[in-house]
Amino acid sequence: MTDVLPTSQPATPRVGLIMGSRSDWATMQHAYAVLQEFGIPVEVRVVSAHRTPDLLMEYSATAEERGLEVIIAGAGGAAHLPGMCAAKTTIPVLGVPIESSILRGVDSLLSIVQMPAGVPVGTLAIGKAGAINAALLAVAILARHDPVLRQKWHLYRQRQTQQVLDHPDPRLP
Ligand code: RP5
Repeated sequence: MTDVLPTSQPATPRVGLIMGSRSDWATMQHAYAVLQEFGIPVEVRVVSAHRTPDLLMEYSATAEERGLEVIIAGAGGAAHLPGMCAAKTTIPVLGVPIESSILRGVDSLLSIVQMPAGVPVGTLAIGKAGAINAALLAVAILARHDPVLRQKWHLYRQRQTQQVLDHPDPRLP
């Protein structure tokens, strides 16, 4: 008999957090932080629609069989990542428009939001708010069939409401 203790296996990722470039991490880290806060196993990868198109196809086509339930995809400029990802998978894809330097992310937003009927991408706001809300939307989706997560999600929303009610005067801390 071996006296080696069983090693804990890393949990299978439930959410894929992908982005077109390492430079998108400054925004997408906010989505990661929310997923961490809720204890959701997440897989983080740079996958570019233009620079690594074969990787994107492979990643998206195998997402469901690898256990992913939601993909959050952030991209900027000619932001084809979320749409092309959605074209190769049937799990929900949430798109985060990165705030680009020249057009302030309006280019990213329009690239992501204008999908043809039949291939949906849930498009969030430009930048940090979009990244946070993409993660919260992923939480809400997963919570539908996860009672523990549903409880955390309800508590999160209640705490947020209470914080506003507890500080009604903006002149006071
Ligand atoms: C997009 O091009 C990426 O999503 C990124 O937002 C943008 C710029 O990429 P880098 O030139 O910073 O790598 O594909």
